Amino acid sequence: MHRKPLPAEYFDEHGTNIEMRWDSVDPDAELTPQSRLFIRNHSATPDIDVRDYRLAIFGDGLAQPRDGLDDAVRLSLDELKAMGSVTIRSLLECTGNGRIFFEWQQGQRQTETPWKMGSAGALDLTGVRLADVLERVGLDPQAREVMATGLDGSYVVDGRDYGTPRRPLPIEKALDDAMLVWAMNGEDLLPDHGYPLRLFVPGWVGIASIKWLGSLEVSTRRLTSPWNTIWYRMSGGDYPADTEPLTTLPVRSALELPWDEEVHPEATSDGRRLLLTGRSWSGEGPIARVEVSVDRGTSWSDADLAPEEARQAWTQWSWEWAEPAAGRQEVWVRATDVHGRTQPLETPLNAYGYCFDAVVRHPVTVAG
Ligand SMILES: Nc1nc2c(c(=O)[nH]1)N[C@H]1C(S)=C(S)[C@@H](COP(=O)(O)O)O[C@H]1N2
Ligand SMILES: [Mo]
Repeated sequence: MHRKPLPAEYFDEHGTNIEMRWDSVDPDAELTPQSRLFIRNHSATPDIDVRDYRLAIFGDGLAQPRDGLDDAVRLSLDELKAMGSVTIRSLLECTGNGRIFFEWQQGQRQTETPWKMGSAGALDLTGVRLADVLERVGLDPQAREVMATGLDGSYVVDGRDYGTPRRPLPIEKALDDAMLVWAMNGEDLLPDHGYPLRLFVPGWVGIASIKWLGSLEVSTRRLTSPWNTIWYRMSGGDYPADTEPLTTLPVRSALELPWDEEVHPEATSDGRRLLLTGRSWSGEGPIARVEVSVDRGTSWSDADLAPEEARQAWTQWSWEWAEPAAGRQEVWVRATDVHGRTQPLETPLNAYGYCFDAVVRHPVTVAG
């Protein structure tokens, strides 16, 4: 099902989906090593031999329309690499990150993967701009959408086969900053993370970044798949029936602490101190402010943020808790991005538990 080792001190397992443990994160490292990155698999990690690998590109949105897979342009990894190479620092995050807090904080039962905050990572991603590849292949000016399809198996739920994970990307985003990625943090992709090639869509919900990319259909029509009509759009709760597919990730934060365990303040000449570290992020741009509350939201104080040049993916921060009282307490963290989007105290419910962005009430027991 998975290929990389998944030691219990680094990961919590939820079936095919594997969550990074925040208490295992190295506070000195901005990036998430691939060996520590969460895995979100609809089925199993496939075995792909790069020598046989070809990306198929077809559709009526090409300058010279191509009917289907049989008629597709086929590009090897070496051919793609020859089309250019850029590296960006960005975030990969599952739309359902934090889902379990709908249940734990808001009493709303969830049935999908019960992520805490560990389905996120910061990475250096290397690949070719999708715009450069499409320009090379030749694009029709009427092109409207690009359907990315994986090479993993069918997704089957309750006996119903939904086919291979695939999701259409609007041409504007495809031509803006989407990339075809073959390396993360300077290393080839690991099998679990899409080897040999994945799509990467900066700032967007993780499902947009299709792994083990098999084909791209470029269409002059609007395309659909269950991953933009049933899942990964808001439904249920107070949402209307006609919401658009989800795009940008919300604002979220995590503490580099174990969940609901004992923490030990340091005895200093200034009294007892507990240094809290963590990270905050947003799909829309850098974080501008992080506040911490240890009195359940009555008062907030500003955390110290990493310098601005170190806020391309997530923003690392620290805050010193002076004289923490012994006993069970909660640490609340609220981040605001450069566009003024901030974390609310509650997230309106939606059917699949997407985009939980409310302030997480992180329990700790301060040692006496
Ligand atoms: N082919 C394929 N692509 C996929 C998925 C998948 O199951 N199959 N899962 C998606 C989801 S929901 C997420 S959050 C990210 C997770 O990427 P990762 O497993 O490399 O962390 O991959 C996306 N791309
Ligand atoms: Mo996801």
